[in-house]
Amino acid sequence: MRTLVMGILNVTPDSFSDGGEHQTPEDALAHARHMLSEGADLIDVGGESTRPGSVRPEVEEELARVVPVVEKLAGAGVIVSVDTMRAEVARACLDRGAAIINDVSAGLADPDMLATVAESGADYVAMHWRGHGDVMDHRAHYEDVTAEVKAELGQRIEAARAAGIASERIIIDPGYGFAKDAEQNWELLARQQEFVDLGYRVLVGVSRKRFLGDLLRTDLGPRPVTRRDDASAAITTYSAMQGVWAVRTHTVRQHRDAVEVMDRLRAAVGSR
Ligand code: PMM
Repeated sequence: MRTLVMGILNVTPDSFSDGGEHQTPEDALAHARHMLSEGADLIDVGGESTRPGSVRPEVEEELARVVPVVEKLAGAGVIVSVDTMRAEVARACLDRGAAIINDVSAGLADPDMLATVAESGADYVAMHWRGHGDVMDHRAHYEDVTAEVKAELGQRIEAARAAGIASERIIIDPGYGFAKDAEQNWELLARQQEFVDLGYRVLVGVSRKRFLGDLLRTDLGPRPVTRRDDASAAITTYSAMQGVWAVRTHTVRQHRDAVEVMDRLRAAVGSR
């Protein structure tokens, strides 16, 4: 199956690359429509920035940001995932038709999350995570980053299954940039195939992240966030080649093109 393209819709004032751009429900919906017109397969709606150093919004604030947008999109038949660490937000969005809960903490931030998702029968993204934005940069210590991320994710998979989330509903994500420095992100990427080989669907989120800005730095400093999209798409090509389930991205068109090309190439290789 072709790798899917998940368009990012951050309804936040402070996300690292698009914070403040889609704050009203109208702006957010217009941006979602744009991403869908460019070929997004699903839309990931988030109301909390997870950037290093970020301050968490109150739950009421997060609900006010995401619920109207989720309701409209899901009501229009769009496959919606919700980027939240809070069971209360997940429940409200599932009630309004969200299909996937994308929990960057894999159940660690809210003890009620796994049971809430299990009850709903929705799909669940479990990402590798070691703490909120205020502490994660201090927790980027590993002997063997891939082995440790796999082991820690394995524990979260077990917890999700024990709570009643079926294996086929679980999607895993190595969590690029979350408690990982640039070197660790590259090391993880180099061994990304090992995550695919675990047998779960894999989601990859590298779009515009800091390690790409650092790679492309010049004397003027890191490459600005909005000029990291070609680099992000290069990783999408690589991920599609490995059979990753979906890529999470701020811009859609070049990622959709990349996954179409890789899908066609895989078919051509397979028919030889
Ligand atoms: N990255 C961000 C937010 N949510 N969710 C998943 N599953 N994987 C990620 O890598 C991920 C995520 C941070 O990026 P953003 O602030 O641009 O949304």
